[in-house]
Amino acid sequence: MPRSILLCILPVFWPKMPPLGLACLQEYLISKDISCDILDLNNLFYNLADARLKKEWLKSCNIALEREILKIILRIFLKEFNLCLDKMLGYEVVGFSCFKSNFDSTQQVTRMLLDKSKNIKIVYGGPEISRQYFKSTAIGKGIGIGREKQDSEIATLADFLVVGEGEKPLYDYLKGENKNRVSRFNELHSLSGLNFPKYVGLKFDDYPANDALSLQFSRGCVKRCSFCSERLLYKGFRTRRVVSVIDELSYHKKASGIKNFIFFDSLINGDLKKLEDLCQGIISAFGKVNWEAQLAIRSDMPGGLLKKIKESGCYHLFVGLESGSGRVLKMMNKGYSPKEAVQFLRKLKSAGLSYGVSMIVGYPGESQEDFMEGLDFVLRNKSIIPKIEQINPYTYYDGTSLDKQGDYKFNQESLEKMQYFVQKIREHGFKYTRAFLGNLIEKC
Ligand code: B12
Ligand code: SF4
Repeated sequence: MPRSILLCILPVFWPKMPPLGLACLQEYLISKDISCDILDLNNLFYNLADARLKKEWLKSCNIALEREILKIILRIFLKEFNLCLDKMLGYEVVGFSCFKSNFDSTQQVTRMLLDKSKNIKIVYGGPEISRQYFKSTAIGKGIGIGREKQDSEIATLADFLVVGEGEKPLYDYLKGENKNRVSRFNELHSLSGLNFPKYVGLKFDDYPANDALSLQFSRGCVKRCSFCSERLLYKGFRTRRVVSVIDELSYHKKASGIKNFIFFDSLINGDLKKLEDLCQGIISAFGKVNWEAQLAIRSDMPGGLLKKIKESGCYHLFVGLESGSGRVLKMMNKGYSPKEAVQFLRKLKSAGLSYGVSMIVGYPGESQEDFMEGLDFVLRNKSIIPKIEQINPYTYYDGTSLDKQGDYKFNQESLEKMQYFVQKIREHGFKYTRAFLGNLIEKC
């Protein structure tokens, strides 16, 4: 078994909190008596950057920066970068957390490592590896066996590629039990045996949001919205044990003075009974804690549970409404009608919860009438839509069954619809999150 593994995340990535995915993997390996360190190069170089670069760093989908970031680092922070490279070379296995936004830089750094060492083993995991897998299988090839240049290049760079959840395949690989070069969705059957991440070797004070902690109650999703790539990341929906989440809150409140807890689940209400237990657990242990999460619209969600969510300290919920047109909601496979959405939002309001909704315009098959109906829905229901959290034109994701040609890049009309929608919500005095208007539009 290799003696040492270093898990890394390269820029550009969201730098405000320590990397949850790597902390989960680290904890799992430690529980199996494998020592594992984390090197967060994203946070390290973000902290070194000047105000102008920091501002660019925080823009979503900043393709221009994603392409240039390594050159910038090598130009301005060569000494610090070389120290990082030396550190990586001191390990037998280096694992990289791959996102679309850091995939270029990850591959470039891998080449540098392989130039310097013939023995080092490279492992790639993270959502971008899943995306690459779906992208290549969609055209009849799988990662690592495809003949397409990019796929085969990924396979030559990495000794082992993990599609989906990382804990089990990484452990199996380190034990020498994974004979295939690519692991596909080799998930833990249950999350109940997992220890909570302790972020060994990382300092919360190095992160801008140092009073907040990200955590997960569940993995996967119970819904199947047709546009969504997030549901493809995991095969099964599973929750952690409530007692473990309570221990996690308790530990980080004490150890690092964390005040706010942000659930990074795809949806916090995948299992209503477990969510009720979680809220009750928080109430019993602490009275309340500050927490926020993403919530799906479900007509079977009792008002009593929403009140309990509020009582346990939830300060904000991000609700994926996506459209107010019945026809579009059906095409999206959202599983509720506009009428049910209204009933749900009313219940949220009467429970005294703070929340905002996200919207997609220009969905494939959306007619002008559907679009106007959706907009009218939002304007009519202003009293139960306290905030528009996010508006984006439809964006295609690899692995979904939808047509790539529907993407905003091919449809000027959906960009115009978005502008019109934004103009209307401004005119009608809606609150909105400026940074999330059109944040999926790639900035070149
Ligand atoms: C919370 C969240 C955010 C937050 C915080 C970001 C953050 N720090 O993670 C905010 C709101 C800021 C955000 C922003 C964006 N996000 Co976001 N976000 C998420 C979300 C919901 C949770 C991320 C998370 O921590 N998950 C929990 C951890 C445990 O999972 P994980 O990191 O994936 O790690 C596991 C595996 O991937 C694997 N793994 C990971 N690394 C490695 C490494 C090795 C070596 C191995 C073996 C395995 C492995 O093992 C881990 C444990 O099982 C995910 C979707 C999801 N459900 O995961 C999207 C997701 C990460 N976001 C995504 C996107 C596209 C964005 C934005 C571009 C979109 C936007 N709205 O503007 C921006 C980009 C910001 C930036 N500059 O980086 C995509 C990324 C797709 C891709 N191919 O890169 C995802 C996957 C959603 C999707 N569409 O599928 N996001
Ligand atoms: S509820 Fe959210 S994560 Fe689940 S499939 Fe729908 S959009 Fe995706």
